[in-house]
Amino acid sequence: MPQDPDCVFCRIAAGDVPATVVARTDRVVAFRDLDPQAPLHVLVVPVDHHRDAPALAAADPPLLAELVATGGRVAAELGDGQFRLVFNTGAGVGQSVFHVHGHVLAGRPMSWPPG
Ligand code: DGP
Repeated sequence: MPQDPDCVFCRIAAGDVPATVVARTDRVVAFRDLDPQAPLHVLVVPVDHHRDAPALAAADPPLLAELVATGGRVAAELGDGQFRLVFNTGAGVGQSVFHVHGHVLAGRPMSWPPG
């Protein structure tokens, strides 16, 4: 689906809901998370609506690559280039917005395994 009018990340990507946008390409938008979990916490989303990372990988692999590359660029430009990239996939592991988004988390030590 190109866009879903009921999806908050579609609306942010379209500029209809305010967000602090830190990077944008024709097909990808990166904006600061409302509830940051690290000094740098940015969400990277495709403009087009895809439910989660596997759905995006199946539908449009170059777009997934562009999303990851944009996350890396944000981490390099706003931090030191080291970052954790998280795709919560499924409500049971914490996905709450069903428009694929990569969490770019950086700026503090991170434990392993993640909680
Ligand atoms: P997840 O739980 O993986 O689906 O992550 C969703 C994230 O999206 C969560 O960290 C909070 C963030 N979020 C939800 N609604 C909004 C919003 O309207 N604006 C912004 N900037 N972030 C949002």
